[in-house]
Amino acid sequence: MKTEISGVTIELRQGDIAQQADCEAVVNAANAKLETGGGVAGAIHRAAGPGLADEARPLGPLKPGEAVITGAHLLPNNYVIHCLGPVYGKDKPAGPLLASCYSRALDLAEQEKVTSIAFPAISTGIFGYPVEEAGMIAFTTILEEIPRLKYVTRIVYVLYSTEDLEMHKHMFAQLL
Ligand code: AR6
Repeated sequence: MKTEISGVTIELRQGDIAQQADCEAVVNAANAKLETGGGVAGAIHRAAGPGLADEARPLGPLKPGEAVITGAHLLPNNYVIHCLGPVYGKDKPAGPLLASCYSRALDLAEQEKVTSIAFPAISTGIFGYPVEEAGMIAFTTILEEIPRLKYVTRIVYVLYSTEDLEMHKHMFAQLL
């Protein structure tokens, strides 16, 4: 599913965040220490090789809502933007902390003149954020940020399962 809003294409697709070769930057649902882990972080670090953690680790520890940028090492991208989402029920207020991940990631992308960026559904796996609630926050934040983007012209939102993709397509259509 693709939609263009004020010159920015937003695409929802099913896939693996570590295999988004048509995006200049990919976002990692990181841990505070910027080390490998499960889910998105595991897939990204496995594909990028150990050089990614070596570069990222000194930039941590991250607080919830924060983001940092590194090179992409062996991934087919130029940059990885590492965001620490909130742990649902622990890091509060969860909504603004999750929104901060998306806006800070876009800030870093703009800073590096990145034109295309792929996001996973931050915090909705191991960190337990309800998927639909998190999706609404992600989409609302992205739509709010669009007017200030100068370089980013393509935003891809990558869902791991077809069920999550269908749910997000429906939610996104409601917001337009
Ligand atoms: N590509 C795209 N989406 C994925 C992939 C993948 N390869 N794998 C899982 N997802 P999670 P979090 C989906 O747990 O909740 C890590 O261990 C998954 O279905 O990766 O922010 C870190 O080290 C879910 O919807 O991120 C942290 O400790 C979403 O991506 C912690 O987990 C996010 O799941 C971060 O937890």
